[in-house]
Amino acid sequence: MAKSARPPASKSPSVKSNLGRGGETHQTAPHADARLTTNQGTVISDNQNSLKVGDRGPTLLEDFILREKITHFDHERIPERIVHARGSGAHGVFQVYKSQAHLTKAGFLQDPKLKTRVFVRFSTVAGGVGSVDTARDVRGFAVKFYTQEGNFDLVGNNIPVFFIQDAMKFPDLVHSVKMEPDRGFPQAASAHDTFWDFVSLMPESMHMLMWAMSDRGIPRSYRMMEGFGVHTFRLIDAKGKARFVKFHWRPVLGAFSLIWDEAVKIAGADNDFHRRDLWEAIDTGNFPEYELGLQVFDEAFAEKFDFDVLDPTKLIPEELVPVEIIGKMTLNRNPDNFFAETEQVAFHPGHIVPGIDFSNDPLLQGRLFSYLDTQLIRLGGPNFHQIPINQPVCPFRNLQRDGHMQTMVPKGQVNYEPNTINPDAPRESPDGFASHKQPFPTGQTERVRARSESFGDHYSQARQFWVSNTPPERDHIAGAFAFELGKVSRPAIRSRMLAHLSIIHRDLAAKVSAALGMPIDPSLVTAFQKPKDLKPSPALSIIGKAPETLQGRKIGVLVTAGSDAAWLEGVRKAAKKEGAVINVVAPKVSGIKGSDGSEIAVDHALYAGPSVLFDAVIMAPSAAGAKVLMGEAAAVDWLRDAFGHLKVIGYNTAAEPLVEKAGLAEDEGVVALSGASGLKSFIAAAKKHRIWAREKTLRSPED
Ligand code: HDE
Repeated sequence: MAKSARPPASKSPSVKSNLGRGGETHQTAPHADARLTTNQGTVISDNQNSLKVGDRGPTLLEDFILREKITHFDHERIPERIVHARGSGAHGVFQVYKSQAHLTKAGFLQDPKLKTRVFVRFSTVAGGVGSVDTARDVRGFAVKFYTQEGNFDLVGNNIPVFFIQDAMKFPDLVHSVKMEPDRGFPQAASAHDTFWDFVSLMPESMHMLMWAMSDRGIPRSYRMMEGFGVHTFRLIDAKGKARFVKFHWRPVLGAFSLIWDEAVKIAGADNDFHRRDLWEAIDTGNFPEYELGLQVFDEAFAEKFDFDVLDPTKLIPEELVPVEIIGKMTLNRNPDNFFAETEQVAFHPGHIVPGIDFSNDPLLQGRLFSYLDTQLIRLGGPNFHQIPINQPVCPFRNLQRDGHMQTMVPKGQVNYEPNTINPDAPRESPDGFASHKQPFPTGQTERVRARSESFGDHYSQARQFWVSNTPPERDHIAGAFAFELGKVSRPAIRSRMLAHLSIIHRDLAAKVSAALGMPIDPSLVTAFQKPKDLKPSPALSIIGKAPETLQGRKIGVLVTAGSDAAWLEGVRKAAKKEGAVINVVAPKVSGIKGSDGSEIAVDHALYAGPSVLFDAVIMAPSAAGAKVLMGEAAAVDWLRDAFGHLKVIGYNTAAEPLVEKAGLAEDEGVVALSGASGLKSFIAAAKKHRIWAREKTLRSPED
């Protein structure tokens, strides 16, 4: 099991003054390998003081040590990604369950014994590097497979469709969702005028908006979200036969989401909620796992769909083409260095290997240009593939030369091909990558700037998404539209969106219009194609297929001085048996002694450990401690919030007055822990994750 490398506090060196000319420090003399040097290798004798004329005089320009250090520091930042700036990375491995030779010749999909290294980067889209993790947003799900035939990047999202159909619109979309250019806010939020102005003028975005406004936009954890390749790609087998494919990732823990009010409060309580969660899970050996699934179909089958498989605003319902699970990815190692790996990793949908190929999806075609271009500006030049995190694990050689930050030293006279001077120089090889011979679509030989009419149904799948979700999920979608549009200051934009929503589904439009207090004017929008009533696809709901489990969950236990330490250990064991962990919260972060006089290890002080950070909570103070907590708003809020976020709450006898003060109604998720079966009942209830029936009693999205 991996352990944190941080030294215990008691071992930290004592601190002395840096006064004095000799660069006196608190450290003992280093051994030879630990001697600090400049980048040129000169050993540094004083890392505390710059070179001055006398100890109170001006600093000298000749201080090359100071100048090197400060100059390097000044250049520490590189441009952040224009989208997906905030991300978290992890290393891992991928293995297929059985050979996929019948579908593709890709080497890493042939042998179940082969472990292919991967690096994954999860991200939000709209916010900058320092923004919050729990904003309502799409999440990036980018995987780099270091295969023996080169790197394959599956650069996907946690939502299977996209806002726009043509790459031409991407800069407009991103400009509209980012901070407004005059005021520089809001950060990491789509709830503002420019975004809704733009999307309300782009009917093709309606399907994706439904997903982004659904619980998918606020995942509980990177470990608990699905991933999608979005575009239709091709798989090519050894005989050259091509089939269409859609890629899917399924989290083994199941997909789960936050409640909006919870996401907002987490943003204040822990900016790094998802980043920390991923790091801690890997650090403690609870490795996140995701299964890779394929939806495979041939071109003839594709012709039968009501929609165009080249249109990235459409998905293929699993009821039409089942998702076949073919392998598993396990994330088992945290990065050694955030910048070197997570920041410098360069994904590109154009990084493919033999056995995988593109389709004509116009969004994908645009991406094939954008990602390489992006790396040039971000990573400073054309040699970014030499940065360790980007290097293929198989040999790579060619005749590209020089450029910024060239780190390789090519030898010899030959840097061109063909040549007769060096017979060993790299040259093309017939067994290398060959693009699939794809005929042009019949009759399409003219250059046009046009959108195919087969991309023209903007509402049917949006409606299908609505009817496929469970009632609580639908309420959340309506609530999210109401929240976001409520933040839009121009009534005309809200009205235009309401008109779109009325085409998607009248119930949705009615709820949002009631919540906004605005009438619907359907005349504002005319559908290019009249939407069809597609059959519900239960696979699109998260709640509908949520497993009952505590795997990977965190239970918060609030204790006080005098709490029963032995019982607390019992809770820890019971949670561990279910694959969950407990975090102990107490009024103070240290010095809490249990009823038997032993010290209770506390993870968070009450003010730093609000219940939003946990999946289920237990309130177990001593009788005296409960009296103190009664006068502590944070303790009462701890329960109120947990109740409001539909969590399962366990409480001991001493906590009864607190439960009463917090006004918790009795339901199956409010569990008394007294008695032999108390803890068991709590665990059984907590496996349900949330008590959805409670929601109707707390929030009333208009019907
Ligand atoms: Fe991206 N996208 N994108 N995108 N995208 C980038 O590349 C772009 C799209 C996605 O963790 C950028 O290296 C265009 C769809 C992820 O490093 C940039 C278009 C999907 C990541 C770029 C799209 C994605 C990016 C910014 C429309 C889901 C983060 C930094 C034609 C299938 C990867 C970078 C990471 C990042 C361009 C649309 C996923 C600017 C032009 C659709 C997960 O090149």
